[in-house]
Formats: sequence, structure tokens, C-alpha cells
Amino acid sequence: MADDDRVHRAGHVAIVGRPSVGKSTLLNALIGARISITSKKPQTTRHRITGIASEPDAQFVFVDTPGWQTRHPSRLNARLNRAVREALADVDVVVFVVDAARFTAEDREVLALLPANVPLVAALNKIDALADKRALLPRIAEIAALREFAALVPVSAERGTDLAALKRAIAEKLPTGPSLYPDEDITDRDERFLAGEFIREKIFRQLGDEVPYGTAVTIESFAHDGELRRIRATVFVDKASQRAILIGEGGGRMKAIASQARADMERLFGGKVFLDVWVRVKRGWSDNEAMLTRLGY
Ligand SMILES: Nc1nc2c(ncn2[C@@H]2O[C@H](COP(=O)(O)OP(=O)(O)O)[C@@H](O)[C@H]2O)c(=O)[nH]1
Ligand SMILES: [Mg+2]
Repeated sequence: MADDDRVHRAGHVAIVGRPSVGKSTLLNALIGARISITSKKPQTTRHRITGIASEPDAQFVFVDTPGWQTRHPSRLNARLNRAVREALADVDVVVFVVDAARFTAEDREVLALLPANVPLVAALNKIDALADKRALLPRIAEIAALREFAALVPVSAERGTDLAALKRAIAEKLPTGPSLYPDEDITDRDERFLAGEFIREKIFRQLGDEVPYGTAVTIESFAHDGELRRIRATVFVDKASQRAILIGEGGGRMKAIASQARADMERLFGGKVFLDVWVRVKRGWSDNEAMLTRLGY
């Protein structure tokens, strides 16, 4: 077009990195909504989830991934790693997220997995927590020496610092073309999936070390009743002792988990939710292929 040389770009952008560097927090910050659950614990993200950001000149289809799991060789972790590989298979740009304060052998393992022929942008996250900002330049140099990067951008996903610069660096590497999704879409996941994720997030955030890893959530029913959403969920745990912890004294723990999850659902869905959660013991679910498939892993 003679009088308008602005081009529109659109494409898929994988967000990868070791567990807990802030991938899901970054996805949420980039799209401006909380759709991918976050916590301090590895394995919080167990699914590939897409977050869409539409701007006048570009549409970004971000693909959040589980962190690459190297510690516990369960079938669940094998499936999580497969989800990462699949997310990488068909993207236009890869964002490699690291903690600016800590670059580890695990980070190097993830970097080694990334395809050679896809433009790579490094996001050095959590700069708000850096005690000594002078550590940043040597860190950038250390990472830049390992691979060819289109850009290395220090950011804070939590504070929203320099996300516009990160988006610009990504957009430069996206192919030109029209939007892939309607501009108002923010994710490819439905409310049913997100409801289960919010419950799992509260479990990951509220409970100590063992219980969350033994936990999975299914939504048994999701019904619209006028403006009200009626949701029935089952939380599977591995052992009876985990069930007792999860329910808590007088049912108090489960009540707190359900009420926080419900508040998140109401915020995102924009309407009242009635939530009913049951806890069931299912021994060995994380190594049971049929269960993993039923759970959508
Ligand atoms: N200080 C700080 N913490 C962050 C930042 N981004 C993420 N986090 C925290 O890091 C932890 C892991 O985040 P999460 O997004 O779940 O990491 P993921 O496993 O890579 O998806 C959570 O406790 C986040 O609140 C950041 O920019 N600054
Ligand atoms: Mg995550």
C-alpha cells in the first residue's frame, strides 16, 4: 500500500525455561490477564496453555509450557517434557526465560533442547529482586556467548518492567500476516479447564511440599444456571494422609482453597460461581497412563 507501509505481524511464541523462573507470570503479564497459574513450586504448570495479546501492529500467540523436569522421572514428568517438545515444534519465536540472579546447569540443559532454526529471545526475569544491578551485564554476556540470540531483554514479569521492549524484540521476528485469532480472545482454553487450574493453583500455594505433587483436579460438571455457573470438581490425591491434610481440621483447609479458587473464577468469568469440591484417593495416579489421559496430561 502506497500510503501505509506499516505491516501487521502474527505468530506463535513459545515461553520456555526451567521450573520457577517466572514463565507463567510472564505470560499473564504479557496478555494482561491471569490465565496461567503460578506458584513457587515446580510442576505448577502441567499443560501447554496459550495466551493471546493483540496490538494494532501484531498479534502474539504465546504458548506457556511446563518447566523442563529433570528431577523426578515419573510418567507425569515424561508427559510434561513431551508437552514442552511439542510446543517447540511449530513456533515462530522462542522466548527463553531465566532468573537474572541465577543461571544454572538446568538452564543450560533447556537451552540445549531449543531448535537451532527458530529466532531466540532471552528474557532475564526478576530484575526487581536483583540485589546488585551490576551483576546484570556480565550475566547478559554469559548467556549471549552460548547461542545466537535475536535479543536479550532484562524484565520483571511481576512488576511489568520492560515488557514493551520484550514484545518489540519478539515482534521483529514474527512473520507478516493477519491475526490468527479474533482480537478479543485471550486464550485457547475454556472456562472448564481454567476452573480446574485455579483449584490446583490454590493447592500449590497453600500446602507444603508433598501434597501438591500428589494432586490432580478434574471438573466433573460445569453448568450454566442463568448467570450462575455451577461447577463440581474432584481433587485426586495419592494417599489417605494427603486427603486428610487437604481437607484440614473441620474442613477448613478445603474451604479456604475453594473460596479463593471461586473468587478467581468469578473475576475471570465475570459472574457468580457455585463451587463444590470433593477429594478422592487414587493411588499411583501420576504413573497411571489411563488416569493421566483422563486428566488431560
Ligand atoms: N520477584 C519476582 N518474582 C517473580 C517474578 N516473576 C515471577 N516471580 C515469582 O516466581 C515464582 C514462580 O513463578 P511462575 O510464573 O509460576 O514460574 P514458572 O514455573 O516458570 O511458570 C512465583 O512465586 C512468582 O511470583 C518477577 O519478575 N520478580
Ligand atoms: Mg508455569
